[in-house]
Amino acid sequence: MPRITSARVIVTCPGRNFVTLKIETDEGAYGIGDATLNGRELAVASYLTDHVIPCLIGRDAHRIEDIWQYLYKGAYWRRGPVTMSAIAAVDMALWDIKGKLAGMPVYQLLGGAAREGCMVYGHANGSDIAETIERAHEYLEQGYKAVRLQSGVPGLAATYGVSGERFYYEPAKGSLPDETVWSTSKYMRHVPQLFEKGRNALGWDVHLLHDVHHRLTPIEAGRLGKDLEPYRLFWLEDATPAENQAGFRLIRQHTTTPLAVGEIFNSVWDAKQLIEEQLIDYIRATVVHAGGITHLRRIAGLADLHQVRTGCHGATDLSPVSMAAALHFGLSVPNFGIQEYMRHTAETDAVFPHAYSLSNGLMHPGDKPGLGVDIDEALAAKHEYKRAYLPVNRLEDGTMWSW
Ligand code: CS2
Ligand code: MG
Repeated sequence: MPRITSARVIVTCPGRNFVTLKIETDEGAYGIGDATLNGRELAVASYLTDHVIPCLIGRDAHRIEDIWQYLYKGAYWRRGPVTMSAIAAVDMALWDIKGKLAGMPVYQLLGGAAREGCMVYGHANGSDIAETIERAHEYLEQGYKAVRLQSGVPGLAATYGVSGERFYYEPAKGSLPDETVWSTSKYMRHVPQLFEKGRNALGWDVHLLHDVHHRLTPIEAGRLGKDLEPYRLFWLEDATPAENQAGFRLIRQHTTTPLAVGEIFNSVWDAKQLIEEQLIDYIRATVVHAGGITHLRRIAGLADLHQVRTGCHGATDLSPVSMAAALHFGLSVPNFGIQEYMRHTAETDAVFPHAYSLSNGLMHPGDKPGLGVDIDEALAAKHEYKRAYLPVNRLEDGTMWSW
């Protein structure tokens, strides 16, 4: 059996920070896992280096579930984004090793392909509605079947999801958090116009999505969902902060617009009520922040019992290692819904060569043994870590709000 002989954390910043765990075995096979937690990267790097790695040495790399349970139960202090991102990185790396030793892509170890490819959605964003729709057309020309629309809001200097870049979006900047100002009323008046014009320009054959990014109260989310019903969104995401899972009952009472939530969840417990009461339609939990492939399969299994589908997070701050693992998971899981795909820059892709590919709006992880992604350590070493924070958000009167 393959014994773990060493493991190390590689922190690199090819335009943005990524944290990668590399686990080596005495059979020559090594595996890698993403451990990136945007804005808190070094906390996970330390959790792995100072607390987890010493416990891994000498263990049987094939015992993925046992190691997962050891790291989850053995920490005593359970759950949370730092802990679960660290466990996720170990989990991804061990699946990578298992696939390499078996000579099979990980999706084959997960039960094989349940579809030809994973439908993905791109991010069309613009300073105004016209520019956003222009971007969306570019995604349609590239064969995407689903596009997220986010536009600037008149009267607000900045808002979530709108960047100066055409295809990339990097919100983490600066050595201290930027501060943005938010107005729910300005936003609520604007979004229905975005989707009315979006539908008229883009037609009905494309799936349209929108991310509220945790900024409404439940009743406001119910109102927005109702206002958007004529435009048949694929989903309305993070409509309200989800610590209070019961709050989604209020949204459900007022609208049939499908709801997606969970990119900041880190375990099944964050979503249990939402799923069991069918308060959502898509669960956004992802491989890197929700405990890896092993735990994400548990979440998807519970979701499948309640007709909830997957819609995993896939922003640029999740590395290509996460993207690869998410595609192996997405290709094999029965209740796949959609996969977010915010493309990485060429600089990032050079550090993380990968086998996954996009064709006609569907992505496939490729058939290389393991996860089919690697890290070029020499190149990674050239990009030094640079502290960066996600913005913070305040109401116009200065009240702290969700960003
Ligand atoms: C967003 C993310 O992709 C999304 O749906 O919510 O871009 C999110 O803002 C970032 O991942 C935060 O690091
Ligand atoms: Mg989101």
